[in-house]
Amino acid sequence: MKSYTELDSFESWSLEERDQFTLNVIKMLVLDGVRNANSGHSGGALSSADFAYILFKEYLQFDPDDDQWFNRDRFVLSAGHESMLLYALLHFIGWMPMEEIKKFRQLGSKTPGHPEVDMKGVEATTGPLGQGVCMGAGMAVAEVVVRELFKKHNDHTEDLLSHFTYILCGDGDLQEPVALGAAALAGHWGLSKLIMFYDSNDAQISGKTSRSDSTNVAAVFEGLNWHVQAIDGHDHNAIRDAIEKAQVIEQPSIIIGNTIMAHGTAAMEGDHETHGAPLSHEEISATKKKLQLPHATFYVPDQCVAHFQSRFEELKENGSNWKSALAELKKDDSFTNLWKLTIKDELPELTYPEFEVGASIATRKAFGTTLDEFAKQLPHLVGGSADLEPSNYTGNFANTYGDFLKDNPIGRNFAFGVREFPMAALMNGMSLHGSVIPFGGTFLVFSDYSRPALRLGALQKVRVMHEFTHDSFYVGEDGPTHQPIEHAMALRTIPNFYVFRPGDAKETIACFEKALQLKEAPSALLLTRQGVPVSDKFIDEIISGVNKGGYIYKDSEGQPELVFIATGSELSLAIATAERMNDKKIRIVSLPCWEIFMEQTQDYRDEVIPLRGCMKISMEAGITLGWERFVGPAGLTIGIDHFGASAPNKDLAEEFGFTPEQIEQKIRNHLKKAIIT
Ligand SMILES: Cc1ncc(C[n+]2csc(CCOP(=O)(O)OP(=O)(O)O)c2C)c(N)n1
Ligand SMILES: [Mg+2]
Repeated sequence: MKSYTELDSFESWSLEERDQFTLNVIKMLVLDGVRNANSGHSGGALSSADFAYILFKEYLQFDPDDDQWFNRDRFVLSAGHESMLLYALLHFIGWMPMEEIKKFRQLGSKTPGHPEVDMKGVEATTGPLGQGVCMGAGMAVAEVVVRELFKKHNDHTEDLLSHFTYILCGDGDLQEPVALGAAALAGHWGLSKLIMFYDSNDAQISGKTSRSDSTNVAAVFEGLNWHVQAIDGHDHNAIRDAIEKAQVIEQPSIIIGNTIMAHGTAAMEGDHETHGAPLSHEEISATKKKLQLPHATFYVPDQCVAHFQSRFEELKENGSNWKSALAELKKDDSFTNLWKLTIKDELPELTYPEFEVGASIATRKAFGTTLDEFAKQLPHLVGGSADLEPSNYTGNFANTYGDFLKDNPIGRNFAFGVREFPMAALMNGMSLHGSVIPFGGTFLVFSDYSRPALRLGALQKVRVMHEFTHDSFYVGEDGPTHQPIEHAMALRTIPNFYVFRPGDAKETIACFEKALQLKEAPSALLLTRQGVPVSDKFIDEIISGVNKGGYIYKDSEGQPELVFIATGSELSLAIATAERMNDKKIRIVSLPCWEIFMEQTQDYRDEVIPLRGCMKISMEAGITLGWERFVGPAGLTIGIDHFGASAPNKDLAEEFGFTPEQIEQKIRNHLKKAIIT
């Protein structure tokens, strides 16, 4: 092993010696960074370092001058706790200043513990293990979809949109079932440009992986239709061979790297205690000595950077050639229009479907009709259902555009199977790719299954549309397991997540469109199973109301005494109740989206829901907790704070007090005892 004292002759060292020395410098950067922060993860970063180094130095396609170059390979660090390894590599690329490395995990730094978004060179990493595997698969799907979409328009675009997606994952990622759900889909779809390195280091937080696992990962992935290779994860030539093979095999690939935890350290190799802690000063010193590096911290000699960047001229040239080819293609207007629509994300003015006033239409059905209409105008609107296609009304979309399959990559429908969580996490990856608008459907009650991905998507600021139908106890006969109660409110607690509960078919159009316009947040559309009457209002009026989150749907003459605030199916219930109470001045407010309403000015909100001088009554077929925000201490909240029951929905409405007669009675009783503030 070469020593730093011989650095003057670096150029004459063998390739292996230069690689080993540079890699050791990177490893020490990891150890110094974690030690300096007094927190972070060392062991796994060191066991994965050989693979990550070879990948970044020799294979990953990117433009050093443009981190956003669209055709770059995507790299997902599913083992997100190894972030210091990624930062060290980004430093070698030139995208991560040393000051930031020294501020690892500190407030305001560009080197947070688990970076998820908004960082140069970071596509996705996952704090929550397992989801990175899904996001990588999602990016790989989007890569195929967008290539096929352009190919349909112009045969010469194939090389323009063609890149690999690499994932680095650890034991924890593959122990999370969500990863296997996404892997099953990746295998089924034949995502041949997806390459995953599994750092099989037989160590995790609590000890050896073998304490909790005896899975034959190779057999599992073979069964999932992946190409499997098992290698010594510290052997650089084996890594090169495996990557090159994975690149040409027509299946997604897993490279199982048998590695040693904390590889290269003086006395801690194989020790799981290195997982999430800085190594002691003594161990770091001894390791530097062992690796023939100087005692100095954050040691990065220029020779190593130059060696790492030996491919950069070629990479820059690739980037600029690509841009010239793009400029050439942009001379074709239809290409440019498609480019603007998809990659540049310029939404056109949409035309809407029409619904018959007064007809009873379930909002889930209205969603399906709107989807069919919007899909014609947005070729990059893709998605599907977690095996609830008829219930989610995405069947027509599936028939029209076909299933996305290995042999039908032009298909825009994803038959996700009963995989809500993988579906949601995959969609986050699709959106992060920056080319498609994904949607996914299931029952609202199963949003709990996908919740971790909803939260991560909100944090990552991705535009993903979750279609949640069967949005209340009105589900009926399927019973309480299928009847959402706390779900709408639970979704509203996620920051940067928009929950829409449209009151009729026209509001469904408006909510769908608004969700498309929210480019930096996921959203959920909560839709009825049962029919609700179509409003007689003009669509423009509804759209302008929905765009403010809530609006006066029907006003009283003069100052209102009562203000009904309703969402979803309870909008028509509010109207029917008001019709029975002619002796009162009643205003009806439709509030399909709390989050957007709360973004309006205080003046607007007060104008719609007055602070004083009236009694406010909320109506939503879900828990009442949270509605105090709008009705105040003297108001009345109408909802359901217990589980539902199995019965026809009309009987349940009666049983749970959701008829106009019962609501009127509740309001009149409340008025007798309440003091209006
Ligand atoms: C969903 C989830 N559960 C738990 C954790 C906490 N956690 C972070 S790393 C880790 C152990 C992972 O082991 P492995 O992937 O083998 O990483 P290594 O120790 O090899 O670096 C755990 C439990 C997490 N980040 N995400
Ligand atoms: Mg491990």
